[in-house]
Amino acid sequence: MFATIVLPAYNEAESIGPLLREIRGQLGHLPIREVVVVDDGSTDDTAARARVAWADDATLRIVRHGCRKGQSQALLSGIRAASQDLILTLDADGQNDPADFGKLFDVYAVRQACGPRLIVAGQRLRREDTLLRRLSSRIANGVRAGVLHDNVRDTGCSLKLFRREDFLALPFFDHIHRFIPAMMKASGVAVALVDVHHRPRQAGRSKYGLWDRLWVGVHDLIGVRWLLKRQIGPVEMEDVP
Ligand SMILES: Nc1nc2c(ncn2[C@@H]2O[C@H](COP(=O)(O)OP(=O)(O)O)[C@@H](O)[C@H]2O)c(=O)[nH]1
Ligand SMILES: [Mg+2]
Repeated sequence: MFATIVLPAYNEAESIGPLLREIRGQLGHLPIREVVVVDDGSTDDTAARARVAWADDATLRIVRHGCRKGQSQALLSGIRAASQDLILTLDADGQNDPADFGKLFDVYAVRQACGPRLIVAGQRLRREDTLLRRLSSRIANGVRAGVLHDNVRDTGCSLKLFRREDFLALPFFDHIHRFIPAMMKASGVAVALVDVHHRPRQAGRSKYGLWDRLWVGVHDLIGVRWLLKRQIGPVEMEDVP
């Protein structure tokens, strides 16, 4: 199985080029066949910078929303556009480190022996963000883990490797990107966790404030809890002769 990298990006003109160059450096030795950048209606030249950063070949595909639809919708659009069976996601701002890709593929290869339905999710070992961001994220993660019992320390880490069809089978809602391991687990997908690096943002600005992280997170949590209780889990069906 080969992977498509999906990069949701909103106003990441300064970060996308250097990140794509780093990603290119990983392609030679990993089973990655395609990169899809989803420009979520950026008002800067994110898409143009992405195009310039990549040599003129078909491995990079850039799709664009007419206006901003949010990180979750951008993720979904990119996954729909992807041509490969595996999806590798990361942030477009360069805070996730492409040097960690190999680790995710290694764990995937080992754990896959127990079944194909698997997600490998990164957990940031040391977050390189402001104190306020780290604190709000810790509270949000603590409340989420307490309510959902998903055993995930850091659901906000975008570095993840999973099967395209497993994601597309989930009920979709805005902000699902913060709940992917919990949603996958409830639908019968095994969750493997891997510690990964985190780097400071070198350029551009964070798109989320305290409000998005805490209050919106709590609001979503109520909905996700309900959704998980209504999940039926994996269904086996066979023809009766
Ligand atoms: N497509 C899309 N991506 C977004 C949006 N908001 C944030 N992102 C992307 O999601 C990633 C994480 O956002 P960021 O602002 O760095 O969040 P932080 O790292 O938690 O401060 C980055 O790649 C952003 O470009 C959005 O509205 N649409
Ligand atoms: Mg970031």
